[in-house]
Amino acid sequence: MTVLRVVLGDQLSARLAIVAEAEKGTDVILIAEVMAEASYVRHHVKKIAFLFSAMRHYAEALRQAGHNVRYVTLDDEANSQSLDGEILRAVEELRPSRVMVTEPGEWRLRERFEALRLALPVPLDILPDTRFLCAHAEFGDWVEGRRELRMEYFYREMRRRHDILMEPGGKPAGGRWNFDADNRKPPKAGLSSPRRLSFRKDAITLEVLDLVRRRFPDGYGRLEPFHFAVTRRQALRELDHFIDQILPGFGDHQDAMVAGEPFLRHSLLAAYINAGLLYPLEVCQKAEAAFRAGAAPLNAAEGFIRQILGWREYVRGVYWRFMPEYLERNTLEATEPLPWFYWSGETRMACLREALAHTFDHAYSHHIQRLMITGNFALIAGIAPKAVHEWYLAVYADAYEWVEAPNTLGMALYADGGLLGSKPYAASGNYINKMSNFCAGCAYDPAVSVGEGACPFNALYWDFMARHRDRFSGNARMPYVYANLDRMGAEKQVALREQAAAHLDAMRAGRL
Ligand code: FAD
Ligand code: DLZ
Ligand code: SF4
Repeated sequence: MTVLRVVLGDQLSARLAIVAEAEKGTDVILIAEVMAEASYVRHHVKKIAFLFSAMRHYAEALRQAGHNVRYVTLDDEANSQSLDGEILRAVEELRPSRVMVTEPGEWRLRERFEALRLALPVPLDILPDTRFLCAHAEFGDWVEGRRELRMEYFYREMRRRHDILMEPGGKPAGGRWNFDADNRKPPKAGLSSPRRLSFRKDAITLEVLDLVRRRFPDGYGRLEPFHFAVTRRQALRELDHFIDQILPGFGDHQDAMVAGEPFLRHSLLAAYINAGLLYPLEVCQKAEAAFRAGAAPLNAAEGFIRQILGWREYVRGVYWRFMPEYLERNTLEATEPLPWFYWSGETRMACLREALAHTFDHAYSHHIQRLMITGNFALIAGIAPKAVHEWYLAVYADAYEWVEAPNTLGMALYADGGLLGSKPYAASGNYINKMSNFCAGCAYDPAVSVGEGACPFNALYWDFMARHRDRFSGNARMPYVYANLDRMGAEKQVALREQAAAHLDAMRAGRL
């Protein structure tokens, strides 16, 4: 009897049981482009094009391998435009004995599938997503009995469990678990991105680009040029290019930001790993192999592996453990609407303009721009977490709620009350000036806090600290902040708070 096997747009992996165990002659694999998924936030048009093209190429590869594939395009007149609608329609037409789906990456879809179970005339099996290296139950065991969740300890367990960068006797390679201290260098003059790959657009991709232009005329972002890898083979080329050419310099300038350089030494692999074109374990193993072969230093390999084996698995664990209430968290009671410039890019602040331009053009900006520019501004200006979350979920090609929400609500906004990070990632213009060359091209001056040309990050930073003194003054990771604030004296403090209020007024009026 036919089994209907559903593959979602971010599950394009042949090794998942849903596909690996399919009976080629009898089972049907359903893949559907639907408006419900393409519009539940205002996705970047490059993200939609990337996924649709990757989905179509994946379907083609399955057909070539002998599978029966039911592929529903967005333009198909019979398309019900939702995933549950397409499953129901396929069940009515194909009369399968059961339906199988790999667990989705977002809570809202998991709920829809649970509801669908009741509506279907046949059983619906939800299979675990085995691409992840830490199962839900394993994360649950790790959380159990801990007063504090810290990524660093989780990461060590993951290193041991998966035998990555380990020496005999359970010791970490190089004698240390973490080489981050070697990885925080400011940009040196002339720091630029090595050559990046650009993939030829075939007929499938050209058709998808045309579809996206027609169906999302008001979509956010620049559609072309379009350089994305859209097949596993291309994604593997991108991975190999990164490992050979870029990984050796990954650690050194991981936190640096340079005008006109959106990529620097970052891997650009998140969109591919998250959509299923690459497996996280193979990515870590290739980075380790480069280190073992002497082709990449340990600080680079370890720093890169920590992001995937550590942070990526950790945020997924946090998401599923604390959803659905996690999305409602707003510990700092931030209520400002998202400034329009997050969408338009129109602001006089050069650092934000730069990060927002990268976002608009490439559906990408690297971690430190997400955290210390767009995230930091939203944190210190008190923007409502839900609005910030919806923005991040929309604008990046790698964005899915399981990874985006903990990064935004937890790491960037401290909205989860310190579950994910032990201190808020708030910073003034001084930090941005140290770690980037943005300030040189700015209407504001990072050295000025009050008055003509004052950098908004300065007064907003101190205002943030003053507003939340009760919460943060006892934080052991912020020893000097309140001592410095008090040393300024009452007059300066009042001036800073008035300046912060003026910045917020300018922000609300679209003049910042
Ligand atoms: P690299 O810098 O090359 O890092 C290597 C890999 O490590 C990435 O490909 C990714 O798989 C993983 N990684 C690195 N940092 C993290 C992290 N903090 N959490 C999870 N995985 C990580 N990442 C997403 O994949 N999707 C998101 O929607 C997303 N939203 C974010 C929102 C905010 C506010 C912040 C601060 C971070 C967010 N991140 C997100 C994490 C990180 O910024 C991106 O993974 C990274 O910038 C992707 O670019 P890259 O592939 O070049 O990463
Ligand atoms: C992000 C996305 C988009 C834009 N479109 C589709 C789609 O048409 N069909 C589909 O199956 N998946 C799509 N996705 C990915 C889903 O939104 C994703 O599977 C869920 O958010 C769970 O992670
Ligand atoms: Fe950003 Fe302030 Fe520097 Fe301008 S001066 S780029 S606003 S940090």
